[in-house]
Amino acid sequence: EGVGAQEYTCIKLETLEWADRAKQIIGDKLPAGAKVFFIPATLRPETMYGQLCCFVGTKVRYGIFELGSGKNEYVVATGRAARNMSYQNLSPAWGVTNQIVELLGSDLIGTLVNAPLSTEVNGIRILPMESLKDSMGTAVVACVPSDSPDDYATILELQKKPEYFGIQKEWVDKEILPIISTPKGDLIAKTLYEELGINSPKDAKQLAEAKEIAYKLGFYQGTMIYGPFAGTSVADARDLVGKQLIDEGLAFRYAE
Ligand code: A2H
Repeated sequence: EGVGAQEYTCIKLETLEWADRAKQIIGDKLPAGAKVFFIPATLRPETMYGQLCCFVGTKVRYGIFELGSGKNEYVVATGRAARNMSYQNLSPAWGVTNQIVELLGSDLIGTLVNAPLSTEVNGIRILPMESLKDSMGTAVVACVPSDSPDDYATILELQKKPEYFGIQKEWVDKEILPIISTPKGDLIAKTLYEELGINSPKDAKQLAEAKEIAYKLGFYQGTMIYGPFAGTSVADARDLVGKQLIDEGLAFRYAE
């Protein structure tokens, strides 16, 4: 990693209800019947059953860009990601992006989206993640607190002081669903968070270590315990779930 290209799976989370600020900014700029998707970039599509919410960075600039599917579809992403996508046959024409509006992550907080495979069948909320990087992927992250220590740390922080982040308590007050069994239990992120004495998303060094251990134990030694691929190794389930999502039009590949 680091040198070569990283291939992500972008999951299509369709917007069901915009946050007020976003709704005002968008106004009537989208064509009638347009569908807009938040497109978190992930290396772990097999964890999508456990999506509890979806993260953006509050200070990150996003655009709503036309997707080249010919189906009146749009995506929320950074300009950087949209440009990369335009060279991967994902935009209306090669090297061309069509931006409808620009928004800040803070304008998007509270937006309700449908998350494919998630047990949260009534939708999940767009919520803030301070440690999110604007220069990676689409700058949108699917929050899976069972298996990602970074996601777990941010969810705990949001649960502790929702009013500070300007979000509603019920958006984050949810059970964390175990989906993968590892040699260190079924909620690897929580276990490592506690073992490494992590206190907040600001403990970057320990979180980086937790992320590495979680990846080794979860990805290479984990077994699915939830969903249609229960009993399958995580490495196999990653490909199976990724393919299933793409075949159903619920995801696409994106490299950078
Ligand atoms: B992964 P790599 Cl369950 N800023 O998806 C911060 N993190 C980002 C990001 C950004 N702009 N864009 C993507 N990511 C996260 C699931 C997951 C992920 C699990 C466990 C581990 C894990 C659910 N979140 O990644 O630097 C996304 O989170 C740990 C490797 O390209 C994406 O996959 O290696 C991962 O980082 C990509 O990280």
